Amino acid sequence: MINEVKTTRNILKHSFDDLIKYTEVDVVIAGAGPSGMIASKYLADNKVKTLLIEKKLSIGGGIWGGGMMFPYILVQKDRRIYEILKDFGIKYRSEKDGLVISSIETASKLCAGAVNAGAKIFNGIAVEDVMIRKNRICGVVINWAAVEVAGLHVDPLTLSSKFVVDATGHPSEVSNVVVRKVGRLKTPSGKIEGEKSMWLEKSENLVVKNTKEAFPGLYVCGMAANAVFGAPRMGPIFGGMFLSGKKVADKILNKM
Ligand code: 48H
Repeated sequence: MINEVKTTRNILKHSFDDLIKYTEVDVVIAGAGPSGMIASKYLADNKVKTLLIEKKLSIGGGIWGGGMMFPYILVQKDRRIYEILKDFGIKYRSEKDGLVISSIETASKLCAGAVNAGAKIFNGIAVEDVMIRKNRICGVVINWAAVEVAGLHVDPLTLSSKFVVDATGHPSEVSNVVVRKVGRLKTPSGKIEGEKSMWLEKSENLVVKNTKEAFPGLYVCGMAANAVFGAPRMGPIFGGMFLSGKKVADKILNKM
């Protein structure tokens, strides 16, 4: 007969099994927004041991909010985007200007796609620092997000990975730590170039172009790529995020 203590024991056993199993992985992706979840699926599809770390309890990042909380987002009519929508089973309505998709369906199905492919998601955990050896990022330093919120002085734990992806969106948190503590990024100034004001026509292409290695072992994708390499924002159009997530996965797969 099930009781409270048995419930507790089962939860703890599986949680600790997971934590131990994922202390060494191929790829850590910080941030479960659209670009991070898409990257996770395509890496895990290729048998890459992929851990997605999200500091909030909910996955999805900026998708849930749609455009100013209206629950739809747009993506472009592009062959590669149709393929991604198909891979995740996301339904769309075709308008003259693009494909309209539900923000709620998209957030849920991107998560389902990543998990079904075999990616692991740790939520409520923040990446607060990196591990570095021989001038290469080789892991992340993590702590409960609640510890950060409460301002408690609690030492973190560390996971090793062959590659780290900064998919933390606008604040590009991992790259910021690297600039502060480790050294020059592969940007013109060596620092974070900074996100620029809205210019959709430019930024949707730039976010894909800026998806690349920013420091040995550290890749940037999604809004973090535009923040790090200095490009405009684009509002609630997500084709660039989709293609950026796919591109970072392809780049890492090539390296592996
Ligand atoms: C763990 C962290 C940490 C941390 C943050 O912002 P996101 O949705 O990311 P993207 O880049 O995939 O998508 C961007 C898109 O949502 C967006 O904002 C657009 C298109 N904006 C255009 C505009 O004009 O405004 O998700 C990032 C995720 C979030 O869930 C954060 O909670 C999480 O990363 N996160 N997770 N450790 N240190 N920092």
